[in-house]
Amino acid sequence: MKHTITALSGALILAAGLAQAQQSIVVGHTLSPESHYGIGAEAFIAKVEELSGGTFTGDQAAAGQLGGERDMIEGLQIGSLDVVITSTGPLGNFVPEVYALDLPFLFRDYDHARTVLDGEIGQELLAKIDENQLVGLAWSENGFRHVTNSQRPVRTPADLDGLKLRTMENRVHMEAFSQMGAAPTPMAFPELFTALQQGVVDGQENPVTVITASKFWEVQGHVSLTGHVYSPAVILASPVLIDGLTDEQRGWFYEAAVASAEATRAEVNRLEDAGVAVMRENGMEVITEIDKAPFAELAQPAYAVYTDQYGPELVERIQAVE
Ligand code: EAX
Repeated sequence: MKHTITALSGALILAAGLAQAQQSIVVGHTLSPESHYGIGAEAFIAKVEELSGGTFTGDQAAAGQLGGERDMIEGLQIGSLDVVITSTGPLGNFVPEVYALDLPFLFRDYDHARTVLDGEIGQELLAKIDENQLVGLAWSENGFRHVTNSQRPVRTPADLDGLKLRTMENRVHMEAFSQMGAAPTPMAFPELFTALQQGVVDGQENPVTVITASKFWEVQGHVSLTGHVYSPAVILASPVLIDGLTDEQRGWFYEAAVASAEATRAEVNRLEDAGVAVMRENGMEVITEIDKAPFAELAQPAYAVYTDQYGPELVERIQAVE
C-alpha cells in the first residue's frame, strides 16, 4: 500500500511540472526478491538511479504483494503502478498478438527465443503492447516451463491423464494442457503455493527459476523437464508514468529495462546449469529424459487459438528465425 501511495504522489509531482523533484519508482513482480525477477528489478532500479543521478530512486514490490500478474497489468493501465516485470501469461488477454509467443513447442531453445525477442518481431510486439494503454520497455525472461506434481513421475502424456494442473490465465496454455490430457485450472500465481499445499491442484508448470525461487519442493515431489513452452517475461511501465517524463528521462527507463533483462537472463542461465542439482538436493525426483514428440503432437491444436484469429504468418516468421 505504501508503495502505491508513493507512486501516485510521484505522478502528481510530475503533473505539477516539477520534473526535477525526486521520484520513487516501484517495480512489482510475483516472485521472491532473490529470484531472477528480483535480480532484474534491482538491476533496473540501480540503472535508473545511476543514469538519473539519483533523481529517480526505486524499490521492488516482490512476491505478488501488489497482486497477481493480471492485476498488476491492470494497475499499469490505470496508473496506480509504475513498472512491472511479468510473464506473458495473462498479457494475451490485453494484447492478443502476444499469444503467438505462448504457443507450445514453438521456440527451439534459449538462443532462438532471445534472437526473436531482441529482433524485429520483438520490437513489433512491444509496439502492439504500446497500443493497449501499456508501455513495453523490453523483453526479459522467465524460461522454458516444466511440469511438477505431487502424484507421480510424468514421462509420457498418459501420465498427465486427469492431473489437476494449475496453468496461467492463458487460453493457449489451457488448450495445450487439455489436449495433452491434463485438467487445466487457471489461477493467479500468488494463490498457487497454497493451492498446491492444500491439494486444490495436483501440479503446476513453471521454469526451473520459478520452481527453485518458490521452493515448490515443499509441496511437489516430482518434476519432469518437459520444456513444453518458452515463457517470455516483459518489463512493462504505466503510460501515466512514461507520458509524464522528458525524452531524456524516458531514455533512462528504456536503458534500465535492457540492463534488467540482461541481469535476469544471466540468472536464468545460471539456474539452467545448477537448477536440477538444487531440486534434487531438496528432495524432488527430477525426470530429465523426456521424449517431447508425443507431447508436441498432442499440443498442436492449441496453435489454432492464435492462428484462427490472426493467421499463421507471425508463427511462421518466428519458426523461420535461425
Ligand atoms: O512470471 O504465473 C506464473 O506461473 C509465472 O510463471 C510466474 O508468475 C512468474
